[in-house]
Amino acid sequence: MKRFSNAVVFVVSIGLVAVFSSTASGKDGAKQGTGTIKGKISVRGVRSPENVLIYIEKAPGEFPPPKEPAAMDQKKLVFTPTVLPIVKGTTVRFLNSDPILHNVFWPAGKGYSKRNLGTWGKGAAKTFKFDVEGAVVLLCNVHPEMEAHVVVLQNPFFAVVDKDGAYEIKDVPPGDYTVKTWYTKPKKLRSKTAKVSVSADKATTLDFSLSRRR
Ligand SMILES: [Cu+2]
Repeated sequence: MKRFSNAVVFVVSIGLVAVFSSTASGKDGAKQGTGTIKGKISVRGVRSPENVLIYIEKAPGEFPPPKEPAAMDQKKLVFTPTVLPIVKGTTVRFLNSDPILHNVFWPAGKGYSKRNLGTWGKGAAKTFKFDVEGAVVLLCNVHPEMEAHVVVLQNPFFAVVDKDGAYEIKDVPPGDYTVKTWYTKPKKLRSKTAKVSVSADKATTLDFSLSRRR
């Protein structure tokens, strides 16, 4: 990334002159020269926007997966987290923290065929590498009520919202993007798409209101 400290950059584009001054160096730990997309997700038809995933559909370049595995825990009879977005190529470590046996399997999903990772006890874990973009629903054949989702994305620019619906996606390289939402029950909250322009050292606000209807 170029540094523009104490400098002013003039960008001339189709007769428009935009002026960016770099004042946000390292603000909130964000990388200089990158931007932030932030906003709020509001919902109708479900109790709260908790577990809505918001992500950039495609960003230029390749995004190597993290070296450390992503964590999916089975604790107090619940998969935690409920929604686990990861970059393509990430290994997920499936841990059982309960003093009983849990299983991990998934039916055929987007990009993945059905698979049963097995059944194991407290403190034990198994890993699986998700190397194509797509999504699977995680289930446990011991406890039919247990359910979670792994969503495998092209890039690391994603966020899962809490009950308050606020989100922030940091360190996004400047550019034009398509941002999408994803929900565990797609018929209850339809996916929405929006275009967004990200500028260096600035935050762009992008709110979504989601419902059964598009
Ligand atoms: Cu279980």
